[in-house]
Amino acid sequence: MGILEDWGWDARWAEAFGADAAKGLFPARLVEEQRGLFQIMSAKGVASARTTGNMRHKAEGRADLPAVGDWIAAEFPPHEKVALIRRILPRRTKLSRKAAGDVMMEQVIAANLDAVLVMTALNAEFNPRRLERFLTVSRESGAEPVLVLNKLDACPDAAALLEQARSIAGDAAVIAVSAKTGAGLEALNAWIKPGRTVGLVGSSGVGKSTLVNRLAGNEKIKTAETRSTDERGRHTTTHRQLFVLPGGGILLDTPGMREMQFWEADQGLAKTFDEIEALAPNCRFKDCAHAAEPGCAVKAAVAAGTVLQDRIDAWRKLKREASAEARRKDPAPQPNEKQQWKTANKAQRKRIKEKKK
Ligand SMILES: Nc1nc2c(ncn2[C@@H]2O[C@H](COP(=O)(O)OP(=O)(O)OP(=O)(O)O)[C@@H](O)[C@H]2O)c(=O)[nH]1
Ligand SMILES: [Mg+2]
Ligand SMILES: [Zn+2]
Repeated sequence: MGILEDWGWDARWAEAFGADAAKGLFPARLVEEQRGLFQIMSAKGVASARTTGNMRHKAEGRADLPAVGDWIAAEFPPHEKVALIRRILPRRTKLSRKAAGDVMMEQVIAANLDAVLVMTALNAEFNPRRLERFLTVSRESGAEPVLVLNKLDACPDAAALLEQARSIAGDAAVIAVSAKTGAGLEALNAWIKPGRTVGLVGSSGVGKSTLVNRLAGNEKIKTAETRSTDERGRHTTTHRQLFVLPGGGILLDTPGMREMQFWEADQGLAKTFDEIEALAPNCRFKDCAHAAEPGCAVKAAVAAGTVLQDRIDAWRKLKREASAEARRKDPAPQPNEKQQWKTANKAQRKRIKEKKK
């Protein structure tokens, strides 16, 4: 197997790359991003890369620019060591959230993930409502979600939390592990396979980088103790990076995310709350909010004890959030949003210029 295959290249990507080879371009994967500066991996090895002015000019938002995990067509301009990214091959999956702040803009956290490990720790960090949000975003991406409960070694009674996790996981597998001792990690082999890309997401301090180090068999990535008072992490990882494991398989480490606001969520919500969505057609009213309406099948299920009230409350809250975001997206971006994007774009160009010096 060549380098590109180690990083996930296959016949379908070769087909998508297609005629770009005739234009003197080469295929590469974006393996690292730090504040708009990219590292790519190609058959020639690792190189720094930047976007072309044309790509930045045409981009209507950040989502049109490369993200970690993207396959791209690139070239080295004469006498330059920094590669130029000419084209992004169509993404198979896309893990997105709404960019932080007031701007209504999509931020692609990672592209072309096959699976997303939604990670939490079996301690005060464990929060079903947060997990539902992460599961929704992961499902919306098109990748397969897996719920990973870490720090099994430090949890005297994991059974109750495992049970709770299973009750909200739907069709996602729930796996308890210890990145520290290695307990339970073999169960992840069903997803971590040669050529497959698996992303890790979750709050700071749950042990994402520790898990990557453990599976890679080294201590390449820095990790740090959580605060003993509340188990919160210290935002140790600050950028996204792909790693190839010695036994094959590609892992994406990400910084702990404080915010995971929805960009698109309809499909993700339908799958995450499938027990509610499945009952909804039986409600008397088509637009039933499963609150005080008569003839509500979901409320009847709560009364019968087959659906938890907590789940309805969570579903309603996330639904409301998703439709509020959808309303803000439509109509077209406000002039001031466009201006903010331009300013951000300019700052990035400046950073790239500085890097080139
Ligand atoms: N007891 C125990 N501690 C763990 C385990 N996994 C990670 N830790 C510890 O948890 C702390 C945080 O781990 P990190 O790997 O830095 O967490 P992270 O999710 O990468 O955090 P950010 O990079 O800030 O998002 C470190 O002190 C780890 O040693 C585990 O399975 N058991
Ligand atoms: Mg980390
Ligand atoms: Zn109803």
